Amino acid sequence: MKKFVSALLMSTMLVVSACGGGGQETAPAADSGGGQGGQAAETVTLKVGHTLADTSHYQKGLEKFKELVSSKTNGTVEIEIFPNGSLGGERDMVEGLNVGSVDMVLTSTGPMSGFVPEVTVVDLPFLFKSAEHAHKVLDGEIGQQLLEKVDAQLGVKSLAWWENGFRNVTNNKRPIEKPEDLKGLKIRTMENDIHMDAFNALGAQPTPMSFTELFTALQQGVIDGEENPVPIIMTSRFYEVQKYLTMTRHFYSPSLLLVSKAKFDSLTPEQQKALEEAALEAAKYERQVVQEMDNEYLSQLKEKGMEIIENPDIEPFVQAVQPVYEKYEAQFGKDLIDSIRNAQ
Ligand code: EAX
Repeated sequence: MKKFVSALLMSTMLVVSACGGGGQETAPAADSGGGQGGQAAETVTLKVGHTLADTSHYQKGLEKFKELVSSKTNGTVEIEIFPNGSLGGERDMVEGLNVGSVDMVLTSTGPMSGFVPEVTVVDLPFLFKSAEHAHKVLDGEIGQQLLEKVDAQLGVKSLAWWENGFRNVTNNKRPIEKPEDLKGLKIRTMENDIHMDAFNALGAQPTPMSFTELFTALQQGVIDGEENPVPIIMTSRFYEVQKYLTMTRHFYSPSLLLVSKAKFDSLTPEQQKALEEAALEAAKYERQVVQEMDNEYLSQLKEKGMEIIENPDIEPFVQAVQPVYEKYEAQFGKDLIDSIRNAQ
């Protein structure tokens, strides 16, 4: 009988020790920063989409963001980047944030007309005199208030203002030296009411379309031209399908790094703070990349065969778009527009 009891006792002890001991704490994983020690935090992967090439300023900025998020969260949050519109156009991806098909998107304010019209005040033609002027406004109280409007109306979490850059006109028909040269040209614009009104005022035929359709439309001659910053004309290879470039710098195009609210709320407070810090730090880096590309790529576009008017007389273009200001002062308020203009 004794043998039976000791065998039973032994087998019981063997079973208990195989289950990690009787109720003792499992060794706390190295605190991954996201958890409170004890329970090892699982790794969360956030997918971020953008429309540009994997050599673009958006991509480089997001690679920096990825690196910063991983280090700030001790690897408990990882960022996966999807370039080339592989998750859809900007409008689709913004819509995807609320239906759970997209975790994050880096988008210009272009498609915001349809979601948060107030934020498109930044899209007014010739509003910003320089990138520094734009950064001063966007990184200040006005920029913060606009981000809060995006969060409230879109139900997302906007992390920071990034940069697309000053937009310039390209086309295949003729050099654009004055507004009259734009007359009748089919110019692709973003799906943005202000952009369309501005190109109407300049005498062109604005044709709104997603960036994902643009290269093919240019290649097939469905449209005559488009407008984008130099880094995009280079990295999206528009020089292959566009002959003329005029450095009008008619819109300063800011970008928004947005994350799904549900995803953001599912993170720990520490992980949320890490994402916000990383977005702001990466924004500084990404803006620097835009500046470097703007300087570096113009000569390369010439070598690729583009005919470039580098210093057009901008005044006639500014005058031609004044009706756009009359219309939108009523919508945004003259005070806000003047505050932005005077914040140089
Ligand atoms: O945000 O659609 C455009 O022309 C934008 O410049 C592009 O999607 C990057």
